[in-house]
Amino acid sequence: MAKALITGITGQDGSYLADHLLQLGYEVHGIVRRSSSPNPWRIAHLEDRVTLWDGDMLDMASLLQVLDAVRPTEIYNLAAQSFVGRSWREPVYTAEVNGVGALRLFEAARVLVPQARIYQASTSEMYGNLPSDTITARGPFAPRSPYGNAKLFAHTSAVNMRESHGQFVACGILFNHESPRRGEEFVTRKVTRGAALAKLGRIRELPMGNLEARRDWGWAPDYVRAMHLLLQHDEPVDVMVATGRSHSVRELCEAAFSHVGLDYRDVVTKDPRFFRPAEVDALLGDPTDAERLLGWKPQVTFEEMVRRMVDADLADLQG
Ligand code: NAP
Ligand code: F7E
Repeated sequence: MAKALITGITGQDGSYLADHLLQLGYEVHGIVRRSSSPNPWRIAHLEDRVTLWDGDMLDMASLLQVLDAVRPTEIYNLAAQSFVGRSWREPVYTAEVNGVGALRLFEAARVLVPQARIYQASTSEMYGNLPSDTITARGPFAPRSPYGNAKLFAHTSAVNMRESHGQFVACGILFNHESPRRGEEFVTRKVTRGAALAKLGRIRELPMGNLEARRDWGWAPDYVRAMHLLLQHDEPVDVMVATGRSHSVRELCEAAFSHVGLDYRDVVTKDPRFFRPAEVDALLGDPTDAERLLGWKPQVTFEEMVRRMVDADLADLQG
């Protein structure tokens, strides 16, 4: 039986990936770091179906112990300090977890399970402000945040492991993807929850940052399918995963608030606290290779994604 180990299983993608792999018949294991009050809400429904192990991307011995005990055939490295905004406040920590942490995992796997196939969660943030018609899965890269820098280190480390040691390490360069399981500090969830709160009369104002930033937003459950497909490919390759359409944060606000019959301009305000020291103004991906190499296509549109997220937030707040 195929055996998967997921780092970051308590996160948005980790939880959907666990759902997906279980459905495909995998034995699923996950690494969970210790915190004073565990917060397993995204995987509570999987309690009896996955095996959880203590471990931390900062701690080599814990990674070695888990790999030795589980002996996975596939490893999905999703653990990260994933909030770009926070990476300016904690750049060294972000580099340790997202950058060196990934290398720690690759090294531990090289020693203990060299045949395991590894998925590395790379990101469109590695492109920074490069024009969309110049970017490919091989670069160029020009990250503008400590988060993007750390992820680029992990990405190039993955390529090195492949080229130097023949390890099967494949990188999915994923553009933004969202869901009701998205953390509330990210812009989509902040806006959909804000729209639901405003509809219920619980807030009158939603302070926001740069409304003109544009992103290529997709549906997270679609994107975890691509992660799995990437590890089934004959050779380890790096592939962009995106919808090929972008929208502004303003359009996101418009869509979410109009879904509950409100005008975002009555609620959304600009607040300097939510602007970034260096913005990535626009990101737009090219899903051609994901379709050509993996047979992957996104199934949920931006409009549908926003509707589903607002409805989920409304149901949650009323429940
Ligand atoms: P997320 O919801 O923030 O989940 C991050 C996961 O990493 C959580 O399970 C978290 O555990 C875990 N983690 C954080 N620090 C850790 C450490 N030191 N040791 C072990 N685990 C640690 O992120 P996501 O949206 O699911 O994203 C998954 C991955 O894809 C991340 O690597 C992210 O950078 C990357 N990515 C995301 C997107 C996107 O749009 N979502 C796009 C491209 C790439 P706790 O529950 O304990 O915090
Ligand atoms: O910001 C702008 C903000 O925090 C999106 C992570 O999953 O995707 C994510 O990173 C845009 C930025 O995501 C607010 O300035 C405006 O331009 O939702 P976000 P992100 O930074 O794109 C990439 C691909 C990852 O890899 C990351 O892990 O929205 N924006 N006003 C705002 N953003 C936030 N958070 N809050 C605001 O009030």
